[in-house]
Amino acid sequence: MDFGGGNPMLVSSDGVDVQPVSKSRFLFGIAETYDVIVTIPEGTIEITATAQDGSGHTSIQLGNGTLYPAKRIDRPDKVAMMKQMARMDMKMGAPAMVGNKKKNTPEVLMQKYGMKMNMKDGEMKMGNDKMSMKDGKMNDQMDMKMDDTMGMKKDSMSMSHNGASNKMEGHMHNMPMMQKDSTSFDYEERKTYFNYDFLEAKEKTEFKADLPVNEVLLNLTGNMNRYVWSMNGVPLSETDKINIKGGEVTGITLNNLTMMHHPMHLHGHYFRVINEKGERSPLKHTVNVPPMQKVIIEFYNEEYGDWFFHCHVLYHMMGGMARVFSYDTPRDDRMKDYPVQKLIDETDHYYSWGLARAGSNFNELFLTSSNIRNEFGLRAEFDYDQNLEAEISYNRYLNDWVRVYAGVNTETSTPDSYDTFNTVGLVGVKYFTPYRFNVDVSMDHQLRPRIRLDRELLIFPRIFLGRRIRIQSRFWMGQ
Ligand SMILES: [Cu+2]
Repeated sequence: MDFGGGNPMLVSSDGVDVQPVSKSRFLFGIAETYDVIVTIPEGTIEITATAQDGSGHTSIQLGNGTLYPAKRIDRPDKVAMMKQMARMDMKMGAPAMVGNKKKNTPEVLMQKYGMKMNMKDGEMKMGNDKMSMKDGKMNDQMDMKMDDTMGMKKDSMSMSHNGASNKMEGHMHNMPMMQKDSTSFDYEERKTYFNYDFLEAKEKTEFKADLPVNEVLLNLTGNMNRYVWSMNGVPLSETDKINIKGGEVTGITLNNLTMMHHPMHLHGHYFRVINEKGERSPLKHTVNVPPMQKVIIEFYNEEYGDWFFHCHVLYHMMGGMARVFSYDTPRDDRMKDYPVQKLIDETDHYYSWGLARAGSNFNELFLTSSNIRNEFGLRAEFDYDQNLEAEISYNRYLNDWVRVYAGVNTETSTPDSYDTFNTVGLVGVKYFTPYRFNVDVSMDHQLRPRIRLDRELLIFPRIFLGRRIRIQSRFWMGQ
């Protein structure tokens, strides 16, 4: 949001009054609300909201005469972002579905995939073993020295373009979320966007020190490639309710391990968003957690029943980034027609999509229907001379990248004719590797092994280069 003038005075957040604060620009998460008092000057003021990804903006103009224009935020470089995400997906991103829940506890995930700050040496590192092992260069790029002139702040990690040294500039191209949209305003202004330090409650919001506190760590995790979103590497459909007890305080550390913002919303409660105002930390029902950053919230448990807690980017919610907080009290009779399962099923839908490729010498068709764990696929390849191969398969995802499958493959066995088909059953494993290779190793019911490898490479903003290799034994084992 940007106000072109009118001395905007922010007086309330999520419907709760706050200490009035003069603010002409702020980042505004989905489902957050702010009340702002503006004084229309002699002339017209413009108020503009720009989508954070630069995909669009909208404005209103109030008054008559000379225009006081609002600023728009630069469009981020989406291709650079995509390229980077493609790299980060595998090497940096925390998994949306952890393979081993016992081993990958929330604490382990935070350690392994979170930002590590060492303020003493003024160094910041992305903590990821895989990254440093597989790509030393990447690791260098992510390390940065920090000092005041670079305009970094430990809690916000925002950076200014102006203040950065040349060396930093080069490095910053690898951090899209912290880049680009800073060009039109400086750090002093910008540093307040990615945190809530500007909000101060009108009264003390602290809870009594003698109340029992239940600490919960929720890492926000996701996989852009499959579009599965979760907390602690577990989507809603695969987890239990989080039990909370009346008369206690619940303290939640929200630790974002993705490269996207997540505005987290809790039904039925106001929570404190811990900021530098300390005992006067503001009360909100929705809090935005910026990429790779941490926000701590706390609330006093004084309700009953079940309460939904979810990312308010509804695509993320439907992809599994949600939890149910439960007071473990008997269910209200009026809720009979609304079983929790209904809600849980909402976050584990089947989605279907397809792809058709027409070529001068052959055509291809792919159809896929998938929910979080299960995927049904059809692939067909045929040319203009009556040669055809088709395969249907059922795939089960073990984690984000590995799936086992069983299927049936059929192909014409007489060249250039539909007269005879060779049909086999097969089982195999597909692995989407770092650097985005698809590896598919299978064995058919005649015990013939087959390996397929393919990868697509974005070479220009709208042009992909694709390559597929297939190695198949045409003969029985031993022959
Ligand atoms: Cu989200």
